[in-house]
Amino acid sequence: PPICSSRSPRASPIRNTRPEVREQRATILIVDDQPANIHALAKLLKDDYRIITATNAAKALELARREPGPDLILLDILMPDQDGYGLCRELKADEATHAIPVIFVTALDQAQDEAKGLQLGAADYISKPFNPAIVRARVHNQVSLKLKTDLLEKIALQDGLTEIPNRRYFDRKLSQEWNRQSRHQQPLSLLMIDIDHFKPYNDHYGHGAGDECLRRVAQALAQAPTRSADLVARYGGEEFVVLLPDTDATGAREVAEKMRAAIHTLAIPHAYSPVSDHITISLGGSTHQPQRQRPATSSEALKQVADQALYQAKEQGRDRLFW
Ligand code: GH3
Ligand code: MG
Ligand code: MG
Ligand code: MG
Repeated sequence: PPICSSRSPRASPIRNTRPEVREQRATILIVDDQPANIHALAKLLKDDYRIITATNAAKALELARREPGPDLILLDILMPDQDGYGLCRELKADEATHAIPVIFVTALDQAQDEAKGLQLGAADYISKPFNPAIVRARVHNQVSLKLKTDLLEKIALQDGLTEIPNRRYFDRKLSQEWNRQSRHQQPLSLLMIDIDHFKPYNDHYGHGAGDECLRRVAQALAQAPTRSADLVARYGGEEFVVLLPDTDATGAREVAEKMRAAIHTLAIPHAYSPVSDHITISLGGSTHQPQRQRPATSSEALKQVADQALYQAKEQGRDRLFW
């Protein structure tokens, strides 16, 4: 599973990678203030799912936010501190947890109670006493749907050719990191990368070889950074982009040089490049340093500066970093 929120091309930006192997290992969070109720549900489901439990809303929220989060939450309504409705509202309002389906399992059996639960975004509502076979079936249906949604989201955010994150994922991450870094007054660096003389490579070696070259370059770039928060994505064509949170210009330059060296090490022959006898890349970088006198004004501006730097790297002869 190649897409990544982290630097590794093998980690996924989405919770719960590898939906195809996850079906048996899907996790269900059971939330109920009464351990006996938890026990009854757990007994019903433990052969098919990994079960985690919470007896209050605060604990439930903590478990739901932890990565990788549960694939389904079975939620009691009547609980002493915060009731299930309130917890459901919080889960649905939080970007980190809103996609986790919630099934209310409750003694409240009035139509208006069920209507309220569904209006809050619950996927389903089960009144007690329940029929075990129906509970199992409803749980199964919601988990299957969740895993399919995860898979679709993964496909939507991954580049089909190189199997690293795509531009959509990158832009989403960039705006998240931009907001986070600005709050925490931490630097944020960005690298734009473009393969040198790739058109003649395609023209002479063929489109298939071009694709294979893109795959190899993407994998080499994705493996270059060392921090888990770093992100390498395919921005389009033969352009890649790197996001380096909490990284100042000095640190980012090191990553850039490591990437340039990594592509040299690949040594993909390119007899038609005026720069080298093998494939090379040019890189442009920019850093947002909140404490500086003239920090970047937006994530767009940060990208533009890196893009202009990349243009300069090309102008000055390629196979280099310009800052
Ligand atoms: P420069 O050093 O200035 O970047 O020169 P260049 O030849 O790399 O630049 P240009 O933008 O003219 O060419 C980019 C080429 O990348 C043209 C296009 O056919 C090729 N390309 C873009 N996407 C793909 C792809 O998915 N597969 C393959 N095989 N080629 C691609
Ligand atoms: Mg209760
Ligand atoms: Mg280009
Ligand atoms: Mg190019």
